Amino acid sequence: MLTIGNCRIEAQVVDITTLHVDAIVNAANTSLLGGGGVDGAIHRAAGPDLLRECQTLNGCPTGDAKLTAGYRLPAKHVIHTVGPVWNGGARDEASLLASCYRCSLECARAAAVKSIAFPAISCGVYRFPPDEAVKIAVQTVIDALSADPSLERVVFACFDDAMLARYERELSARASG
Ligand code: AR6
Repeated sequence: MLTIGNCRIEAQVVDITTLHVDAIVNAANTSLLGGGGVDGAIHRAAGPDLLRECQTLNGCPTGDAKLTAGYRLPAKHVIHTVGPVWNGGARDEASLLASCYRCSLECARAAAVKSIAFPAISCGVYRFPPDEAVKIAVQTVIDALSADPSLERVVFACFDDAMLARYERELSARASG
């Protein structure tokens, strides 16, 4: 756990679809029409109205984010972002991933979101090396918080203990540094 201004940042092993937060972030693809992984889990839990709204959005470029309602989810909103596919690191993957976190937080601010949960964007099917992805996630969120004092809680939702350990390491390095 780390506190920056008014905001508590924490990591948990949890299914992101169960979280009672204002917004959860979806690791989507450019079509925004669903898929596997966390995307599939979010669409299953939200129900078919989520897909109907996504069909009106005309997709989303890599590194950007778009907001929908949460429908049957406990979260009020879903922020759909599209992470980069890892291709060795020379195709702007790191800056595109950072852009996902920044754009998601901009969407959150526009919707007056006070609590938000992120999955480990690009760390599944898109194969981004998780140690580097987690560093980018934590640093980008911390940097963005100084511009957004209204956010009160950020949760990094992890699928397993190995991913949790990465976030804990990054958060505690910044708490002590
Ligand atoms: N709660 C939290 N984390 C989860 C959950 C869950 N319910 N389910 C999976 N994860 P991925 P990507 C973790 O593959 O790499 C989809 O088909 C998972 O263990 O979901 O950005 C989209 O449509 C991993 O750590 O997303 C795209 O086509 C992390 O979430 C593509 O996959 C992200 O894994 C996006 O790939």
